[in-house]
Amino acid sequence: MDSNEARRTQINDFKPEREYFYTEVLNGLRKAQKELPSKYFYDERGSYLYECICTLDEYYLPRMEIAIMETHIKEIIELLGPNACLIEYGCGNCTKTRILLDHLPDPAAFVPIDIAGEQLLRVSQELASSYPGLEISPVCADYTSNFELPAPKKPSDRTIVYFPGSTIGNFDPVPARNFLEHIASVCGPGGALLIGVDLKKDTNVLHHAYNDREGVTAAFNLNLLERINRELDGDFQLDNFQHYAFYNPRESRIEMHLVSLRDQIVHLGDLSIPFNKDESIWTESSYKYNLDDFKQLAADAGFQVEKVWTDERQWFSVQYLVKTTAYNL
Ligand code: AVI
Repeated sequence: MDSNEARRTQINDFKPEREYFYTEVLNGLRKAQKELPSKYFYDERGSYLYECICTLDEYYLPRMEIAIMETHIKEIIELLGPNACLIEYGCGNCTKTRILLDHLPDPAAFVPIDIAGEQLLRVSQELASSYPGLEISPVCADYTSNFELPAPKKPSDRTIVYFPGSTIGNFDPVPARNFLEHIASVCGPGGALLIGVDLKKDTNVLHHAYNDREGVTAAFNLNLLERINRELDGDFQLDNFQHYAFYNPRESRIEMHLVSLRDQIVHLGDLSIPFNKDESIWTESSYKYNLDDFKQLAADAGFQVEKVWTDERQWFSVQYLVKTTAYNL
């Protein structure tokens, strides 16, 4: 990497402090239904395990999303237009972003945002060498927190927010609306959102997607405890917890939990946290939508769904949303 590339991939660092991580973990484990925020899955190993999940047969989401993107890329690019500033929330390894960057005419800048700093730096450097003329301004942040977006040097005609992977499904309904509302303000007048949204389907398909045969999702879930042990001086015995994921049809969501296999006491530094046998830590929700529900959610947040692309079975959707006029005032 030359010095020019190094400059182009300098991270804007708003990574959550250890203290903040500690407070959120403690608050979660003190609730009657213990819980941990799913954003903390993504340390170096967690990001790697998520990449492995994305290659599993059972985990259909990325495969479907990529197929939809590739099938409709011409139409997508026509809607996004030239000279756009592309901002991606939760960019991960940017596989899908490359489909856009390979086709977008003369993008003004790319701002990838992710909580996993090492992966973000690596991916930004790779993108810098793949797209030499493109300004890349990576931001390491918990994107649900307050942080300042970098101002690209080259003026752009519009802001496009890209939010793939159905990560919107990891938000409960009210935070989902609030976050989309925030995205609408980031888009600004004339801006748009391109988003991947997983759809309701046969419960068995959903069940297997989060309970894969090889146990990769289980390892991904348990890695959160390993991370807490390492970074927050915890002593979770991983053998004493079990991955448990199921579809809750009333709430239209997959729930992921870690279930305590016995009565036990776990320590976080000097603090003791008691667990009863069969008590769980709720680590993630993954909401599944139908097209009308999502249209309503988008409308509540100030967006109008302008175009929806799906696969034949309507398992997954990629949607193009524009700000409604009332929010452009
Ligand atoms: C990142 N997110 C959309 C994934 C999902 O499907 O909710 C995270 C994941 N959890 C288990 N497998 C994948």
